[in-house]
Formats: sequence, C-alpha cells, structure tokens
Amino acid sequence: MTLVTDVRLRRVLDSRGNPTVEADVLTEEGGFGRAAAPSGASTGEYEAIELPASEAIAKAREDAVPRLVGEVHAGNQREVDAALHAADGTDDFSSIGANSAVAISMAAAKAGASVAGMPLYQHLGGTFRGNSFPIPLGNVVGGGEHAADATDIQEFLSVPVGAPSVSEAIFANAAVHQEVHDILIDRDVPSGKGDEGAWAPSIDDGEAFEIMDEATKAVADEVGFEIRFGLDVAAAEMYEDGAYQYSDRERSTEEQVEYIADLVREYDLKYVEDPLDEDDYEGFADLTEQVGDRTLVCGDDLFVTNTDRLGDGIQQGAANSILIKPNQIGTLSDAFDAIELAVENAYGHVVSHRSGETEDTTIAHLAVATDAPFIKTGAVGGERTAKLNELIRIEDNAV
Ligand code: 2PG
Ligand code: MG
Repeated sequence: MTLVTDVRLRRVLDSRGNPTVEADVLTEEGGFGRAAAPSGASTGEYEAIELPASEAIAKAREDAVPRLVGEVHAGNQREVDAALHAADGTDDFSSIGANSAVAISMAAAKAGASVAGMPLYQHLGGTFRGNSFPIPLGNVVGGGEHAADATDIQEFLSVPVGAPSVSEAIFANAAVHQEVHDILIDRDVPSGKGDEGAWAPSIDDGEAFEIMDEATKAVADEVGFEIRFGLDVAAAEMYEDGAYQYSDRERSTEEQVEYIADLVREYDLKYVEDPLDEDDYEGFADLTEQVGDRTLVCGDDLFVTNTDRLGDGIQQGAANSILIKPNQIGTLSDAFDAIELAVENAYGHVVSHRSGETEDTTIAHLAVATDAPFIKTGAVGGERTAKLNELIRIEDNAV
C-alpha cells in the first residue's frame, strides 16, 4: 500500500543560506512526504558524513533511489532505512551522504503517515500524553561556533521546568529571549543574533551567567512557574593542546570538571551539554558522578546519536542523557535505536535541531513520538518556530 513510486531530490536553502538536501517520497495510494536535512556548525568528529548537497543528491540518485522505487514500502521505516544503508555500503554514510539519507528517511516516514492518515508522531508509534510533554530548551544567548566575538560557551538555554503545558513553556522561552535583550539594552551592550537566533553579545561568560540568572527569574515571576537554565558548552570546540582554551585563560581537564560542577551548584543548572571533549568519557564520568544527581549531563558530540558510542558511555557512567540528532547518524531507525538504548538504561534523551535548519518539523514529532523529556530547538526565528509551533499544534490536536 505504501510502495515507493518516486523519490525526488533537490537543493534548497537552509537557515544560513547554504544549500541542503530536500527529499520528496511518493507512494502508491497517493502517499507523499517531504523532508530536508539540517546541518551543524559545531559538528562532532564521529558524526555520519554530510556531503556537499549536489554531490549527495547525485550519489543518492544513482545508488539509493533505484533501491527504493518499486522496492520498499514507505510505511516500513526499517525497510526504507535498510535500503539506504545497503545503497551506501559504508558505516558513516560517506558514500551517499548522511544529508541525503536523513532527508529520504524522514520523507518516507511522512509519506507513510500520510497514507495512514495520521500525524507523523502517531505513525512513529507515539501519543501526546498531555501532562508529559517534551520541555523545550530555548537557546537565548551564546556564541562559540554559532557567532563570532561572543561568549565562549556556545549556548545558554532557558529551561521552563515548571511549565504546565508545551505552549506555556514555549512562550516562556520567547519571553526569556526578550528579557535578555532588555537587560542587554539596560547594560548598554549592543547585540546581534547567532545562527540559532540567540543573542550574541560581545560579553564574557561570567556576564552571560548573571544575565541568564536575572532573566529566567524575572520571567518565572511573571508567568508563575519555575524556569531554570542550562548550557551547551560544546567543549570539543575549545579543546586544544590538551586543555580547554577560554578567551581569558585555559583550563586543564580537572579544572574544567571542577568549573562546570561549580557552575551547576552556583546557578542550579538543570542541563549541561558537552561539558568536556568528545573523546573524554572519563571526564564525563567524573562530572556525572559529582553532579549527575542534580542536573542532566548530556552527550552530543560525545555520543553523536550512535549506539556504539552510547554503549561505551553507559558502561563507563559517562553522562546521564543523550542528544538525538537524526542527521548525526543518518536515518530515523538509527535514531530510534539510540533512543531505545538510552531509555533502557535510564538515560534521558533530548531531541535536537542543528544550527543550520529548515522549516522541517520532523523533530517535533520525533520528540513527542518517543516521549522525550526535552527538545532543543531554539527560541525564536522561523526555522526554530516551525518546530515550536508544530508542538503547539500537536498539543492542540491540530496537526
Ligand atoms: C549543538 C548544535 C545545535 P550544531 O551543538 O548542539 O544547537 O549545534 O548544529 O552547530 O552542531
Ligand atoms: Mg551540542
């Protein structure tokens, strides 16, 4: 019933203005799904390989499309994703490109959902549970690889832990984003925005902590529920010559663990992503031992949505949660495997956007489908609000 009848691939713009891969999957019974690959800037060394969009499209047309059209059913995600792996033949999608693979994989899921006449999250096996929804982590100020001349830490994230609904959580993050801007104006600090729409002022990390503390408390008072904050340190980007290179000083691994643990305690941080280098399982384990009972220590570049790397982390007690980015691993089935392994081992999972995004809303559905405790998809900006507004529609039962 959902036999694939056509796969069309094209280059479209991502939010940075770079070309990315968009896929249309058509099936018997008039099924149709469209999805586009996102793209990272602070990419992990162990991610599946993104090829230049034109090359990924040419290779996928040659090797993957013939294995899909007339061969697999879009409603059978495992079958689609196995065909993508078979067409590629490597373990990192370096032949057809993880960008082609993930766009086709997600478009097939949407085509399957369209034939079944259900929202994507339901087709992916989920239900919206009302009182247990993914809490949005809203990037409101930052720098790192996402903006020049701003903070060393890549992302300062608003975490509306007490929000009674998805929509109130989302509006709270937008309010924190505005509050941060007001505080910056009061302090006479001009600011543009980084790749994900977060403010990217030329301030040091210490000042960003003060501003986040003030902004989240002010908005929490207004809305009447608890708002904490968290970080994506993206520490692999600052790890060089055996130490963490901050603008004002360097920190050894021990100093980095202590610094982050102190920050968690001082600011009651709810979330800390990639606090250490992507090869440092031991450092992650140390930090998790110290503060893992009070905060989420999350592996992004550390785990790259990869079950082998997550398995190593679980064994060593490194982190207590995993970031899930389908394009890091190349297919939805692989992302599901990583989520399953995480859940089985009581690791939380955080479904995430990339810094380069499109209007695609698949990750909103993935987060709901897998009952993710968190979703990280920005706070403002069209490619970010596409996902946030989709969550609002899902909550309103309007997709
Ligand atoms: C991250 C992401 C998304 P990028 O590091 O978590 O915020 O950034 O897509 O640049 O890797
Ligand atoms: Mg990250």
